[in-house]
Formats: sequence, C-alpha cells, structure tokens
Amino acid sequence: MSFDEAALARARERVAGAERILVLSGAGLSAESGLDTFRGAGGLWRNHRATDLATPEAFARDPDLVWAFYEARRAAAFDVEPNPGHHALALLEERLGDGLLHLTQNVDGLIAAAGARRALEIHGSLRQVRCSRGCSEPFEDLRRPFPHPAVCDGCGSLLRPAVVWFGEGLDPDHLDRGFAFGARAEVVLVVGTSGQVEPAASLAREAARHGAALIDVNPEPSLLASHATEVLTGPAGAVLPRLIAT
Ligand code: BV8
Repeated sequence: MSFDEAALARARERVAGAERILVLSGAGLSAESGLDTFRGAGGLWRNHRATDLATPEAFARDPDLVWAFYEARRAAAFDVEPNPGHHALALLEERLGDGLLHLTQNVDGLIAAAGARRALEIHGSLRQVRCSRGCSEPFEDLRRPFPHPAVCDGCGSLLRPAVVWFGEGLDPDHLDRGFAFGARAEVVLVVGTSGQVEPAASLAREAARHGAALIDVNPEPSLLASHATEVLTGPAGAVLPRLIAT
C-alpha cells in the first residue's frame, strides 16, 4: 500500500491520543466485502440509478421494482462478510467504549456483524422492514426472498424496507446524539463516503468546525477532504488496521 506514510503516522498519533472519536462511514467501507457503492461504477442497478430507486416516490410508483432492488441488496449483504476495515472499527469501539460513536450510512449490517455494539445505522437497515404508513415500529425480517407484497398486520398497508429514503427525515435522536458527540470529539474519522449525502456529511463537518481533527480514509478525494486534517488515500480494509494499531 503506497500511501503517504507520514500522513498515516500523524493520523495514528491523533487516534491513539484521542478520548472521543466520532466515526462516519459510508458505502466504501463495505466495498472490500464485495458490496457495490452508491455512486461508483457499481452504483447502477438494472440501468436505474440507486438514488432514483431509494425514494418514497419510486416505491409509490412501482413497489415491485423497488422491492426487487432491495431484494438484490439484501441477498448481497446477507451473503458477504465484514472486511478488516469493519473489524478495525469494531476493535476501536471496544478500546474506547463510550468514547467512540460510529454513525454509519450503510444499511448492510456489516459493522454489527464485525462485533461493533453501538453503531447507529442512521440510514436504517436492510435487515428490517416496516409499515409503509409508519403505523408501527420497524422489525427484523430476514426472509429470502421477502414475500412482497406483504402487508402490515396493524393497518393492511404494504410493508417496505426500513431504510431512510431520499426526502425522508433521519431519526432525530440519531442526529441529536451525532451532533452533540461530534461537538466534543477530538477526532472525526470519515471512512468510505463521498460526502454527498446530507445531513450525514454535516455530522462530520460540524465536528471539524468544533475543532475535531478530520481524518478522511478514501481511495479518492471526498467532499469532506477539504475539511480534513489528514487525508489517507487508500482502501479502508488496508488503511484502518494500520491506523488503529497501537
Ligand atoms: C433529508 C438508505 C429532509 C437507502 C440513503 C434535493 C431534493 C431532495 C433532497 C435533497 C436535495 N438536495 C439535498 C437533499 C438532501 C438529500 C441528499 O443529501 N441528496 C444528495 C444526493 C444530494 N438527503 C436526504 O434526502 C436525506 N433526508 O434531507 O430529509 C427531511 C428532514 C426532515 C423531515 C423530512 C425530510 C436522506 C438521505 C438518506 C438517503 N438514504 N441510504 C439505501 O441504502 O438504499 S443514502 C445512500 O447514500 C447510502 O446510505 C450511502 O451510504 C449514502 C451516501 O453515499 P456514500 O456512502 O458516500 O456512497 P458513495 O457511493 O457516494 O461513495 C462511496 C465512497 O467510497 C466514494 O467516495 C469512494 O471513493 C469510496 N470508496 C470506494 N471504495 C473504497 C472507498 N472508501 C474506502 N475504502 C474502499 N475500499
């Protein structure tokens, strides 16, 4: 791995000396597990753009197409394993306990599969479904294939994936906790995200604005790189184990 060793050494110092680290992860963290990112070459599905399918309008217009998209993503996510990047973040959480808060944009469940106990899935989870009218809480349903069309026991509305679609609000509790923690973090570790999606990207940017050193781990420049104290140009699975090594 030929990235800037000096930047890695400086970043490792910061991580080793930090008592509070906010982590924001995106699709790139799961790329080495074999899952497509949103906007990379694999970001297309049956020549639809993922971002066009991840909306309530798409579901209202064509629930079969949207469920086929999520069925493919569930099948892929349930069949792969966490990679060394996930394991490194789970180890860092074990080391720091309440001193680490991991906000993941990923819905693939891989950070929990790697042993992380407290990551917040701020965009929801492929492992859960919910009533499309929102009359009840999301619940885990791992059936493959999911028996769409299936309806809510409570109100008879179609069940949908329990993920946050574009145009839908994130859990206010996740946002409150993320902004509050980030305001007091010494380091904000951004891993595998293009930084294009809001309000997730603001959670990292605000932490940096409050003085946290932003470390951006990505093979390519992200929209958050301009706020970074250190940019580690490389894949998460290779960089993170070296970043957290003591
Ligand atoms: C909201 C769940 C308001 C579903 C996702 C105009 C109209 C409408 C809305 C907006 C608008 N302009 C802005 C918005 C807001 C919108 C938004 O941000 N749009 C963007 C596209 C401009 N945001 C929203 O709509 C949010 N809600 O604003 O609601 C509101 C408020 C209150 C009440 C009601 C409404 C909701 C956003 C959440 C959308 N859901 N996912 C699903 O997964 O199917 S977002 C989706 O994008 C995924 O979660 C994904 O993770 C996320 C972010 O993308 P990335 O993770 O960054 O993935 P990407 O492919 O972009 O990048 C991958 C990166 O990895 C790359 O940089 C690559 O270089 C790197 N990489 C590759 N390999 C590796 C690697 N890195 C490390 N290692 C590697 N090996």
